[in-house]
Amino acid sequence: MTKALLLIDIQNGFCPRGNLPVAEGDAVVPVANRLIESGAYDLIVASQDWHPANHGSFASQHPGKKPFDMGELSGQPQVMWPDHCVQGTADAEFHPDLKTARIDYIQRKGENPAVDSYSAFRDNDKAALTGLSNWLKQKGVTVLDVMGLATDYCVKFSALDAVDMLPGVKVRLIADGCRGIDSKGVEEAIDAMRLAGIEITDSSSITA
Ligand code: VGL
Ligand code: ZN
Repeated sequence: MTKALLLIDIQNGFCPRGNLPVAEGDAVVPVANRLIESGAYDLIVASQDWHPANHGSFASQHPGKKPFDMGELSGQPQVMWPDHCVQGTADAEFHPDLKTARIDYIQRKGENPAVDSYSAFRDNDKAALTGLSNWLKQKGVTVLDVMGLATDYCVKFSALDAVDMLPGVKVRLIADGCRGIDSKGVEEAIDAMRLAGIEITDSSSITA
């Protein structure tokens, strides 16, 4: 068995005082650190939302749109986000308390201004892969535990893609290691993940 922990977007931008803050986003940091230091994982992977300043998911790029309006990007409905996680800014850095020294692989995503990439595995139009699925396959990963920010966007799409793109890999969601943007969206996300065969569990079941 080769176990990997996938930490989704534990960045300043999604924590309080960030540009796209998730309520209690920073509460996932101690959970991540406990799992990192538990010795339960062979591999630690982290994704990083990494947008150019002119990214098409930003309301600022669409005249007349305000953050959280609906708009369109690459022919698909798209939430218009506040500018966030711009490459090279503090907003895009990992939370300063996250124990990054033990991270084996960092997967950046959302670099193409013409399409958003909630999933750490591929763009929202499912055209371009990031490389993460090949890396995990090459390492022979058999169990993938997913946690981070935000439950209803990047965590959800990453976990669902893991099931789709890594046949035979057991995918689990560490629910207490996640926080979401919208409470209704979080419930729907958990239901969708459970329906896809993802085991919903807590960090206590791993470190116990
Ligand atoms: C995310 C919205 C836009 C996330 C990233 O990490 O969940 N959400 N970009
Ligand atoms: Zn983003």
